[in-house]
Amino acid sequence: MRGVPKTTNSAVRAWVEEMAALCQPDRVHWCDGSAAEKEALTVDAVAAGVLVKLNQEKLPGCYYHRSKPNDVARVEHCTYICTETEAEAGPTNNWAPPREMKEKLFGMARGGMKGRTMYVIPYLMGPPGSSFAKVGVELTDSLYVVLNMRMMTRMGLVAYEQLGDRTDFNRGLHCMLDVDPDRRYIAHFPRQNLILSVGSAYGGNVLLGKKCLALRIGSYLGRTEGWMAEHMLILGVESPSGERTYVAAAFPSACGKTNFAMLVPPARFKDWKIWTVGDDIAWMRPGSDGRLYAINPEAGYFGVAPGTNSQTNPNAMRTIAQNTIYTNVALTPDLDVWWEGKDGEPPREAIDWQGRPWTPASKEKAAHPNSRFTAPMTNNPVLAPEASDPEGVPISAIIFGGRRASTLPLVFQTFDWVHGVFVGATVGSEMTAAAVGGLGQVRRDPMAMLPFCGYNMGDYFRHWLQMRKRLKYPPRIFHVNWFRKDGDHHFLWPGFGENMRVLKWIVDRCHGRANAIETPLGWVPGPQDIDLEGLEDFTAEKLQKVLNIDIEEWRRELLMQEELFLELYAFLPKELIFQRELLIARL
Ligand code: SAT
Ligand code: MN
Repeated sequence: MRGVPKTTNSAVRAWVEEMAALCQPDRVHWCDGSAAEKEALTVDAVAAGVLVKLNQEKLPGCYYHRSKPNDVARVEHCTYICTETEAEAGPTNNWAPPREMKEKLFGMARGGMKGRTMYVIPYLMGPPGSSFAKVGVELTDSLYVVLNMRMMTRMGLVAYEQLGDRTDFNRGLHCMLDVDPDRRYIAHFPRQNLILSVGSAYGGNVLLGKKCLALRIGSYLGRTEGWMAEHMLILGVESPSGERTYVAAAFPSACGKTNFAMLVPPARFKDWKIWTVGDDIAWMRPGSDGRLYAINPEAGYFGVAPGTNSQTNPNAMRTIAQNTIYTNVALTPDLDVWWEGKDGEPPREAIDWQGRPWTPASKEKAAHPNSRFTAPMTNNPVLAPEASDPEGVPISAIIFGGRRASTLPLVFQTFDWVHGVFVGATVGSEMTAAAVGGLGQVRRDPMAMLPFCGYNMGDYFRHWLQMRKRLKYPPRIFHVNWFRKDGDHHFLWPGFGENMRVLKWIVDRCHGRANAIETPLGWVPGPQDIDLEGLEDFTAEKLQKVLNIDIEEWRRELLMQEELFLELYAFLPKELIFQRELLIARL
């Protein structure tokens, strides 16, 4: 049985026909993105046990989902870039020849939707009418994917309108199959603008607009078309005089991008305001005025739940109070949700993320550390109206950061663009629960893009360097570390809203209003340059500690950075090798 096509675009129809013939679903449902459709599909999802309706008095419009315990994060070892040559994918990506991988995955998908429904999800990444925007069509047999994509992207007829009769849409096929980790593949074919994902039903593996299209395929398209797809939040800083400065910031997954993007300034900065443009992904390109413009291609937030509360992120708490899907958190007897680090006392009993009874005495966590909320960005009380501006926003500062217990000072400004690219390229971070494996180990994560770059990292650095030539007013580049610890493993910097103090220094640097001291790493604020007023118990001595540059630690850091340089040596632009030499000389 076939549903009625919702588009006259013959390339879309042909792709759906071809994939339906392959996967053999019982039904094809062409999504239109309407409110009525959402309601009907939500009812279906509850009936099928995919979603649990939460307590509608406490959480109107909210639902709960539990994934399989073997399917809770992105799986980098199953993620492939399928380019003609291995060198095109580069040494940091898994590679397979396109023909081979297609044969294998289409083989696995053959008949894989028997007895099921294939949903056709047309979606738009970016504001309607924007020349930045890209269209994708994801075919999936997961209702969870449909309902998440409806929040994460501009889903429905709007995508067909943007596409018209063009054929250059991203083709995405997602089959859950039996959700077996041994038969799980997320394969990207940049040349064909194609994504095949099988054997998973979780987040970044299956919401194909997000990491797969917006970053892996996006970065590849960006290089050929002269723009950048980056793993960055975008925020606007509004000063008391109404001046708005836009900042893009790259941190690895689960390092607080959503918190930073929704930051509430402390009392001392009560006349300042932060506006969220995006919390995860930025598409950026030079504007006709010589500045770098950015859009957020997404329309929702897929954020980490644990640790989110009214202290760490009050705007997120408001955002997820309605019309939200919660995944892999704990469920309380009154159909409310709970996670480690939520406000208030833990519930006396709950069902944990694996569906087992849980009490505060249980040894295991109630919510999975990578449990998530999905919410439309329009729920966000500080959503920047510019988030829907087809032209995007001009970026004044780019910030890189990682999760580092030592070595990296709270903040420094790089000397220039090329130095900034070097600092971005050498970002290190302790691994988090957002990806399977190696929790806590420091790994190099250039520009927070290591798991998301759809081509050779060496060429990616080259592309960054090239972009400088196309910008008359390049953004200033900074590095921050909110996670530095003292000898007793306590965080030195309070973080969260207090990061406003650092952000203000960054904004003031961009406008030529703040002082700094030249150090071997770059420009660092002096003792008077970060406003500490109202920050209780935070002494000048503590500031000195969190800003300290320890030469011994930096010798070790340089050796650690070398690992990445060795791995990429054959592909590294010489500018980065020179930058390393300069850093060594300065130290
Ligand atoms: O699961 S996602 O890849 O979408 C989230 C993340 O890792 O940043
Ligand atoms: Mn991310």
